[in-house]
Amino acid sequence: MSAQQGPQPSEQTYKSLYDTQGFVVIPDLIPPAQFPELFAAAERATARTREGAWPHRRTVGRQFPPFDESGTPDVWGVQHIMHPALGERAFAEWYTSDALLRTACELMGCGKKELQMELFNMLVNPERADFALRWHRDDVREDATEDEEREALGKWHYGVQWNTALLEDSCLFVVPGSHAVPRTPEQRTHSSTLAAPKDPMDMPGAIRVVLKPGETAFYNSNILHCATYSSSAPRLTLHACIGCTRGGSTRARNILQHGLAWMEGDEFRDSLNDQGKEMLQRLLNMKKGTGNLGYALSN
Ligand SMILES: O=C(O)CCC(=O)C(=O)O
Ligand SMILES: [Fe+2]
Repeated sequence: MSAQQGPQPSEQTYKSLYDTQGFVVIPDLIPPAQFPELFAAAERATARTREGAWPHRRTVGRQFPPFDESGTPDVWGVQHIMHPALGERAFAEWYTSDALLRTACELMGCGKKELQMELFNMLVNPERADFALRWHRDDVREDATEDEEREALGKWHYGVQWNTALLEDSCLFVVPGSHAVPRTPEQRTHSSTLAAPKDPMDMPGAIRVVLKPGETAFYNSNILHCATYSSSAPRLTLHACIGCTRGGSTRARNILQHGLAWMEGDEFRDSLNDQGKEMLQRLLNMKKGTGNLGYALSN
């Protein structure tokens, strides 16, 4: 699926598509004046990560955290791009920008005063070999029973994840509607191993999400999804999520597994606008209330 043609749907339509499909594609959430700056920051951060100079990265061979922080392996993602040590202010500026936050509020049905800062990473193509992620839900294990799956999906409404393409991106596959219901026996068979599928389109109901530069796919991260990464197809995609405080600690394991101690320092807080500072404080409040919850999925 790619951008809607002709008149743009209203925010209300986006919300109803998001609620029923578990994802929706929305164009133009990067103000044109900000695009070149964001693109240049993304290229610099990627180059630094590929050189081994930025240790927070997703490494080929590992699908989920923890990732490898030593040596110079091939990478498929850059982690913590708002980190002050990376020195790229454009990322936090965009993460806290009005149009983006308004859209997140609309899709989650929550108020601005309830927004909780979460993760902001970037997904890039590996350079040395192709890689892929298996079919998964971000916070439900593949061996969950049908009842466990139903219970987990029933409380996963307090956050939204998004991919914003800076270059054309056709890596992501989703099963529309699967954010709301347990897998069918056939879908379970296709998603019960830790290995990536040979052909993602073998999954019943799968579609490929194709994004043009500037388009954003917002999705419920417990939708059944997978991804393929070709070393010959350049990818530069902003990958983020945000929560709503009404969810209490429901999102803690999924978010805190990425290691967010750096967000507690003054340097990061001082670099944010007022809205960003408030959103950060809500994340730190959630963190204070939880212990070590481990990792959501296995590698
Ligand atoms: O590459 C993508 O777009 C999806 C990544 C993903 O599913 C994940 O990190 O859990
Ligand atoms: Fe995922």
